[in-house]
Order: sequence, then C-alpha cells, then structure tokens
Amino acid sequence: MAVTAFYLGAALLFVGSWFWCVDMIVAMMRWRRANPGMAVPLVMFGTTINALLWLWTSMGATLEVLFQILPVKLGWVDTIDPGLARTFFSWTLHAIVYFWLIPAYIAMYTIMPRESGGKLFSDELARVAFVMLFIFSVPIGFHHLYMDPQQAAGWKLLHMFGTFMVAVPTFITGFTILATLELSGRLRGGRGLFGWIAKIRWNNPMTLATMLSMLMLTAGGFGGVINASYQMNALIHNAQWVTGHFHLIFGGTSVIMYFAVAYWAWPRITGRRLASTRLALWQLWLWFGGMLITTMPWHVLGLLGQPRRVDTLPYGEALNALWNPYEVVVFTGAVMLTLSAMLFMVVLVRSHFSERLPAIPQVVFGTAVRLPLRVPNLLNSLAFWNWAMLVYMLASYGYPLLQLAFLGAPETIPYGFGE
Ligand SMILES: [Cu+2]
Repeated sequence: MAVTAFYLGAALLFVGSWFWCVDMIVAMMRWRRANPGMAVPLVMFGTTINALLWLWTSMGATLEVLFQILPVKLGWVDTIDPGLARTFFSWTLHAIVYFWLIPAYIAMYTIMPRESGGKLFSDELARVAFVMLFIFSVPIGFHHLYMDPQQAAGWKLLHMFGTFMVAVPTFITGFTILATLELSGRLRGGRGLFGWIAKIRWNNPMTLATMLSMLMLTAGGFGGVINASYQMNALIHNAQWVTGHFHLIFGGTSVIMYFAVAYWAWPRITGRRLASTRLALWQLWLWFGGMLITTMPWHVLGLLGQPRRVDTLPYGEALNALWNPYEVVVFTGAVMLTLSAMLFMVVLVRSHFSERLPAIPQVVFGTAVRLPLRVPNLLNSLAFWNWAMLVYMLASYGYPLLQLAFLGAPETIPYGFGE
C-alpha cells in the first residue's frame, strides 16, 4: 500500500476536477434559462457533454478507491478482490479516452470551419455525434476484460456490441468534418470531383491538423474495431499492437488537434503574432510522420507476438532477432516525435516574444451553413441523456458488479476458459 497522503492526493485530484464539471453544467443551465428556446452554442454543448462524461467515467475509479483501497488502508479488511477492482477500473478506463478525444472533435466542429474559410456542414449532426459518443462510450468497459476470468462470456458479448456502436458517432464525425473541408474547398473555387482538395487552406495549422487527425483516426479506428472483437482480441491482447493503437488514437488523433488549438489560442491569450506559421505546419507534418513510423511497426510487433512493455525476452533469441529491425523503425519515429515536440515549444516560446498585435484577436467560433435557431430539446439539453446513461450503466454493470461485491468471485471458470 502507498502512504495515506498519496490516496488523499488522488482523491483531491478527482474532487477538484468535479468542480470544473459542475461549473460547465451550471453555465449551460444558466445560458438556457437566459435564452429560452434558443439552441445552446455547439461549443458549449460539446464541452458540457464532456464534463458529464468525466463525472460518469471518474465514478468507477472513485468507487474502487472508496470501497476497496481505503478499507484496506484503514485496516478494516485485509484483501482486495482484483476481479472487482478490474471491473471498477474498466468503467473508468475506456471512457476516459473519450474525455481526451471530445475536445479534439470540438476543435474540428467549432474552430476549424472558420479557420479553413468555410462553414460547418451541419450543427445538428455534430450534436448527434456528441450525444452518441457520451451514451456509447461509458457502459462498454468489459472489452478490456475479455481475457479476465471473473466476468462471464455473455456480459463480455454485450459490451462488445456496445463497443461497436462507438464506431457510429465516429463515422458521423468523419463524414461531417470531411464535408466541411469539401465545403471550404468549393467556397474557395474548387470544382469537379476532386478539385476542391487542392483549394483547401492547407497552410492553416488548424485545417492541416484536422486532415492529418482524420487520417490517423481512420487507421486507429480500424485497429480499434479489431481490439473490440471478442475473438480477434485474443490475437493481440496485451501485445505491442495495443501500444501502437492507443498512441495512434491519443498521441495522434487527439494531440495533433491540441497542437493546432495551442497555435490558434496563443495569439488570443498573449496578444502577440504566431512567430512562424511555416514552422507550425512543419511541426504538424513531422508529428504525423513520426506517429505513423512509430505506431505501424508496433502493430506488426504485436502480431509477431511481442508482449506489451517488453522489448526482449530472456529466452527466444530467434524472436528477439525477428523483432529488432521493427524496433529500430519505432525508435526512428520516436526521435521524429521528440523533435516535433521540441519544435512545438520553439514556436510557442518565439511567439511569446514576437511583435504585439494591434488588438487581441477575438474568439469567434465557426458556425454551420444553416445555423439552427432552435433544435429539438433532446439535442439541446442533457437531462434525458443523463437518465439514459443511468439505465444503460445499470443494465451493463449492475449485475456483474453486484455479483462480485456480494456473492464473491464465481467458483467455476466461465465458459470458454481453461479448456
Ligand atoms: Cu477501451
């Protein structure tokens, strides 16, 4: 066990984050009261959904600390049931990655359209995607427990189908964002089937990052569907494939948008011109290239049987020799990523000392082609979706948790294991 201060610190970290969530939710409720019947701005809708997502997802780890770790720390009980702990943690583990991904989507939906010189293709589709991401991303954590014996096969199957549903809002986002890029290309004079691609403002960091992010999301999402499949998961479970997958989705898809947001926000915070858009574009390309060169061999290494967090085996010289060339490529990609991260810092630090703008640029968010003045209440309020989440969570986690908490771990090995 760690020292008490560690658990106290961890608890404060959670409690502190909840203040922000409540702040967002209260702000949206106040806005709705002040503007009855009006459509909540998309940026606020997405951010508040993310706050609600964080409240739901942080609950799993909190329950683990409250009901399992603290009782042992305080000497009330002597053991921790790892099956129950892993179930609680699976509740937090998957949805937490959506807490990182949603801000990247918010930037694509609300900042990119204006930066690319166009308009968002559809405001309503964006809302549908946010709501679906919220509902589908929390109650599916068992896809991290496929190899765990404490949960039965049927529950894993249910969570598998739930996991596949997450692909739907991802496809909606892919469609809406690409349609938005096409729109901006056509508004700038692009003609024909593919003529609009060349007309897109590729020299704008936010626009470029969105396209590169979409490409990484396509590759990473494809791997994600393999991870989510009960049977195919067995092939790559705990293998280096997984390391490749989540670096591509988080380090790639999400973080490249954070870079672009930083380039967009810096002049609006400091009142100084971005030192070099050219360097910023180079940095994004370098990150994209580095991320692909790092993660693709990682996927292959997983298929070649390399476990996660391991690069050599004390036995099996043949395997080590087979893995080594791929690791050299991974290393090359990692060096590119490090250089890109340093370049990012250089651009921001230099911007801090660049010439002062005549006025601090205003924060104006992009809007849709047809800006809805009113949207159905289901796409303007989160109350219904919060209740829907409660029902879905009870259905997918209720029995498996109660069973472990009160009946103890099952005596028999569930069907499909130990044959
Ligand atoms: Cu997951």
